[in-house]
Amino acid sequence: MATETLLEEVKGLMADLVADPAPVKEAPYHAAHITSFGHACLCVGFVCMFLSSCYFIKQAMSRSRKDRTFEMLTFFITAIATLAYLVMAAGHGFIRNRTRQPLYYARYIDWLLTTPLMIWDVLELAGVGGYQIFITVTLDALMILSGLVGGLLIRHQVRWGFFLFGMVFFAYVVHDLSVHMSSNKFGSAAQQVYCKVVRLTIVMWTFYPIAWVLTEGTDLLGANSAALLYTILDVISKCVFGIIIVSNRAALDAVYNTKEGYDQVQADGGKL
Ligand code: RET
Repeated sequence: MATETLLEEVKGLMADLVADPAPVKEAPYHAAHITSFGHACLCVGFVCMFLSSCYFIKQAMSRSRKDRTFEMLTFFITAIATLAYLVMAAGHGFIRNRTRQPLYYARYIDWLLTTPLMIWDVLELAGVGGYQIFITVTLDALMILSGLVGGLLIRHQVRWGFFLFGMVFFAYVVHDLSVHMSSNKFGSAAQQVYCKVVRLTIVMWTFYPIAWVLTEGTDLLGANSAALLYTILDVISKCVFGIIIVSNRAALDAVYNTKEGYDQVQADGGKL
């Protein structure tokens, strides 16, 4: 009798297993995505980056091939951002991480590629050597990667560890940019532009970790506010930054001419 009951129970269990599996419960998340307002912000970001790119490439083409380093660098910066904004405005380039906002990894890919170019662009104005540029650019890349990993680990407190590492790298970048403010290698016009751009960069870049804390960090702001905030920051940091550099022809000419002078001296020296 006991064996029969046992058999019945096993049969019942087998039948349960074959029947429909229990529905997998979706982990709850605050369904969140940008609305038409957030979408409009991303579209505005795309238009600003696109128009700035057109201006920068036009300026680059108006110069001789060897004298367009700044114009081309500045063009690449906004051209990459144009693509990133297009991807985001088209509704891609994000993952859901169960917070009030999607995590736009497209933003981080953009920053990872463009902030090193921005640092290169600006340090070139002060005549900083290749090795120092490489160090500052690498610290900058580590800063962005820390923010991305922290954003991905949103449900874990260790994200604040990554944020702190990001802040340390940021402090080094700020330090490396500010030490060259007194450098007058290419004359006062270039120095003035350098100081102006570095001040703008330091002030604007300081808002990014604040925005990160309010969005990815603590989830205080929603998806639309994040889109608005980052669009304003990106447009000022990239477009205004680029316009200041590219429109200061006198400063750029001083850099190009001084470099040509060095090349000439080296070439003459080689002949002797
Ligand atoms: C993160 C979080 C980790 C700590 C710090 C950050 C700083 C990011 C910065 C981004 C700058 C982006 C720019 C984009 C232009 O389009 C990664 C947010 C310090 C400074 C200039």
